Amino acid sequence: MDSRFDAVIEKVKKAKRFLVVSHVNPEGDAVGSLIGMALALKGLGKDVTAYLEDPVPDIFRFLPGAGTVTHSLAGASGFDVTFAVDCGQKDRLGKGFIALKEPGIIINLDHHVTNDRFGDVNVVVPDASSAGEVVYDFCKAAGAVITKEIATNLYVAILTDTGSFRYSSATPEAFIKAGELVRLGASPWDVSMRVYENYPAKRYKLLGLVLATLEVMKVDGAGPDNAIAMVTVTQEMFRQTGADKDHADGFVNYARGIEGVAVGLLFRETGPGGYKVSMRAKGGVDVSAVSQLFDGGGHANAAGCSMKGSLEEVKAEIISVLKEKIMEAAVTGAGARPPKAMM
Ligand SMILES: [Mn+2]
Repeated sequence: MDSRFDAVIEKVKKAKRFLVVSHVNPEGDAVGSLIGMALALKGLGKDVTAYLEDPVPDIFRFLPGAGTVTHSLAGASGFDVTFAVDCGQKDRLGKGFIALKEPGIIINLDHHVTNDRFGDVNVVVPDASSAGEVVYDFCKAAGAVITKEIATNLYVAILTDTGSFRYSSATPEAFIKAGELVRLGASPWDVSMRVYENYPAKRYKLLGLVLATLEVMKVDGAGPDNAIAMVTVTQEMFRQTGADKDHADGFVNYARGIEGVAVGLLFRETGPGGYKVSMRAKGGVDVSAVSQLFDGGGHANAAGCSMKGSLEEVKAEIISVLKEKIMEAAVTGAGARPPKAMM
């Protein structure tokens, strides 16, 4: 028996009215674990409201139950229990939830190592690839039936948070649970088509313009496999294509994905004299150490920061720091670490 959920199950048994919430700017794990949890509780005969402050991203609207997610808690009250999934800090659940008077007992199910345990009950599993895995374990422990609909949501949570089973978070456990979810009805092909091959044409028009800006820069003295690659997205490109910033998600990976490149950079113009810089490393250089110098954040292999200045100035600043880090890593021979989760 999985005793990690004993306190959770005891609360669930006594309660009727449930709220399930996840973080602002939701991605696949937030949406999938939220809906999966909500459907599981409904299956246990509970009254459930699923809430996200922000809209469900277009690519996840196909998820069974996505249409039941509400985006306002105005007038809502009297919850016995709130489940927060995939969220490390309470304020990331959004203003609407913070303003809610009666969330009931807050149960925090998550996998972020930085989770501050804001719940009344906390099950935080840093070894889990995704909150989806934690919800899966809850379902098993609570005896909730994992229907095809739940399986599809939890499969998407695991798939997206492991970068399609490519990051170091793609553990044997993640594969075993994903396999079980496929057995229960999740369709890898259907999900893959919906999530990864369902983009509007304007995204590809934008990508064409962005890839035309590609520069690859060798770092003198750092040896092979230590080049920097960079691409740029401008406001003019958004105007020209009708695409928006969300359509540029993931473009930085094209820069990282080049042979001999250690770090890929994407410079996105946010307004006059402002840029968002996204950095992706293959494992030899800790790009979060670079982003932190500019008040940004992230992980060793995926980080970002906002900067002021012209494109030339911003590039020059980032590249000079990055070159130092690449030289340090080349000297100390910091081994290649496979990318961990991006989020
Ligand atoms: Mn997650």
